[in-house]
Amino acid sequence: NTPVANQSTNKIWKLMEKYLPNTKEAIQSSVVNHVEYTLAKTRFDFTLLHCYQAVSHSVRDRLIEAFNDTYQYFNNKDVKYVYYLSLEYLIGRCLQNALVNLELESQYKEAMLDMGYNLESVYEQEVDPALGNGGLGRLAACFLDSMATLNYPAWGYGLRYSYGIFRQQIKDGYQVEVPDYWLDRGNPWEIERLDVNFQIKFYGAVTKKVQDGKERTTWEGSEIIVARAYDNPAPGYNTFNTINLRLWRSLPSSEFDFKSFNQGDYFKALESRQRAEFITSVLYPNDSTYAGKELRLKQQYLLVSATIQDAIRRFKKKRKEWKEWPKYNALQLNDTHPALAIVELMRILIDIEGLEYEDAWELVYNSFAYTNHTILPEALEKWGVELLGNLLPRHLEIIYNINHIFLEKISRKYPNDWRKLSTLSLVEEGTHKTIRMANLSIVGSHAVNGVAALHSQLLTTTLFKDFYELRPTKFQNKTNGVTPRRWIRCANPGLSALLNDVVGSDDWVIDMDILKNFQKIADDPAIQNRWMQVKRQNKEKLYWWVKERCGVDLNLDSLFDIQVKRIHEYKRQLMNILYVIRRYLDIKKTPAEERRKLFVPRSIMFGGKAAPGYITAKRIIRLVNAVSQKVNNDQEIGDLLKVVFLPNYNVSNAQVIIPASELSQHISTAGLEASGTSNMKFVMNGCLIIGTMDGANVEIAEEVGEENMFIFGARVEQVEELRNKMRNSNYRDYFGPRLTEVCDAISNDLFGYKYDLDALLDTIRNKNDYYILAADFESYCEAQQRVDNLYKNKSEWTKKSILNTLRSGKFSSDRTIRQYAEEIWDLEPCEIPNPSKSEQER
Ligand code: CR6
Repeated sequence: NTPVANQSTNKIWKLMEKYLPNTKEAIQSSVVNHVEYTLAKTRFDFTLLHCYQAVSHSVRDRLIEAFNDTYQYFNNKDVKYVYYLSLEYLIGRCLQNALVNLELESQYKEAMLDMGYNLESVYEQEVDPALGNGGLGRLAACFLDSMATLNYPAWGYGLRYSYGIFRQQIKDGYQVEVPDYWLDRGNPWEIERLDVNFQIKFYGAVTKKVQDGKERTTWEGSEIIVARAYDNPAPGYNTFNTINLRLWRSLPSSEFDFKSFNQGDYFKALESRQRAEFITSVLYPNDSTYAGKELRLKQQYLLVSATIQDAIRRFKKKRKEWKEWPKYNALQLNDTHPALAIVELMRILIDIEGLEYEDAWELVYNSFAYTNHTILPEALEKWGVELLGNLLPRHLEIIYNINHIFLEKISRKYPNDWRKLSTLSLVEEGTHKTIRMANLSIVGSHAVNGVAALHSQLLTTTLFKDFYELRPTKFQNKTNGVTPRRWIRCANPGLSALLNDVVGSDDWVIDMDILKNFQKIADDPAIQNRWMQVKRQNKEKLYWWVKERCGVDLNLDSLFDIQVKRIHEYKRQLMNILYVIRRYLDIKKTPAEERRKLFVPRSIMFGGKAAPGYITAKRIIRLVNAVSQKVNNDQEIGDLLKVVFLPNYNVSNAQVIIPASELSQHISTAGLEASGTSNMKFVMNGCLIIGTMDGANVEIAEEVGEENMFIFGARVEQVEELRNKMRNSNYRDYFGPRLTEVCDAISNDLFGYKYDLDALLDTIRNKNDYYILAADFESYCEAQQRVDNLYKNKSEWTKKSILNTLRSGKFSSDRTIRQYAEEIWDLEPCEIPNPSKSEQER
């Protein structure tokens, strides 16, 4: 007997009415239930890993309640959504973050301790999902946290790669890449949506026919695959709102290669199915460089097409009119990687929904916005016309159309200005014709933003100058930010407790600006002492981390000096390590009895991955390890100087490294680091920055005061002049005696690996010093001297450290997201009633 639909749903609804209780007993029984019924484990074959899995499932149950209620509520209120499109998300470990945001950490801690488990070691069992390269991917994850916390109706969309960024091992001082199959122990956090699948087409042909006097275009793809949704709840802090990060996985479609199948070629048919799964198999491991591979374009289109189809389905459920699209939808492009979304929405509106071109364009233009993350030319995406036209023939046609109409406008405005036409065009002519994805993104968006004030200004005066002149109001700045939930509250419990005491509540976790009101504590000796104790405990944690992984014994009284970020010439890790050699040589030259008076003991740490094909970056790692070997084993030096390469820098390691750092290096060539975001995390954790006036450093200096940082080096305006000067001289002239001595030591084989290291030095010799390392070296050494001087005065150092934290409020991603919502998305918060705050039932 089939039950009457209404009765059955009423009954189900009644049964679902109650939220899970969060008493110690309830938590314990939910964990134990998962041990037995989800994992099918007994007490005889139960390990710490199973404990992590059971706890995670129990927390996930609670997340799901919030998650389902949130979208139900949004749906009832018929809100506008923002769709955040990104090829990368570096979300990091989920368990602690979920417990902290659900405000259940202490309850779980107690419940688990009572069962004989330490929650901290349970956290350590989780793999770190690393579906991104660096700052851009981590930014997307911080944004999700802020969007949830600020109650914005939002969706994150991305790809569920089976292999994240490679795991970095160091063998004989060289980087070795190991595949990161992060799903091998399952993923308790994701919800596989067996019923959310979209068809994605590739290749094929475009046909035109006239219907009712109107030309109709259709595109038949010749390869059809399926994108399936995997949902990852992202809970807000101090709110019940929990939003979704929806990641797509590619799968074969049910209409797989029937031809081969019917011809009896069973294995060939299966092979084509496996090719479909391959699309979301691996993340491209390049940070700020463009790959240009067909598989990458397939990934981009898959994300774009599945997401647009999903958004349209949601919109249509409300039976709205198309002209209302921008009123209900904002789409944010995280760099140009998902820029095809502009074209995909045009295609669907015109070819499938039957809108007129101009009407479709208006909807697209008013809903899209684009964030640029770099001005480095090697990062700018340009797809070959042949490749694009073969894979997505209809999209290429639409791009040509957009360009045609756009250029017509331009030539009306600037008659006969060929230079303008050719720089603004979406098409780059030449023997190898390409489509400029940045130009497409700008033309198709109503707002374009850079990620720090200086970067946004450089966009309008250099890279996008002509676009800016065309429509200045389109260009905005949105200085990046990071979430204080993960980067202070989770990563630095000692500092969190101290801040709670200072403020008298934990309000700072959602309102970092209030820390400014407590600046007078910076001079208080009692606070300074506690501050130093917290730092000391964090240093101890890193000490053990380093001892275990690198076998080096650090001096806990030494200055912890850290540079962790992707290895790139523009970030100038090379300058840092050359200075380390300089310091080493200087110590050696100083009489033994005077060394401790002149030099502050330092532990200098490097960390970061090099793209597998980036040879110079790999040589920098080689040099760091060569120096480390020499210096750390030099008996004369002892603990006055230690050099360590921290392997496999990722989000979870950053959570240990950053809170332990005292000095943090952000020393890029002025103009080349768009923003940087780890600089913000370090400042929040009371580290002093040694850095150039680049990216967000400029704004950090404005907030915390230049006197509380170590600023050095050429300013943006001087860089080009310095390069020109170099062009007319021999490197012996522009190197200066200190740098010359360092390079000679390397060339004379002081550290071995002569071939690799000489090749590395050639990147700055022979007029090649594009990143003006030599020009900045002296001023860098001076800044380092100021660091030593200050560190000798513990109280002054600590005071500055405190001020760095208290003045870092601007760099909370909550501020950033509010600005996006108000100035680009036109989005209102929508907070769902919190059942734990009222005696609410569902
Ligand atoms: N590599 C910038 O280089 C910025 C982040 C996030 C980067 C970095 O300065 O903080 O984006 N750019 O905006 C790209 O990824 C293209 C990065 O992470």
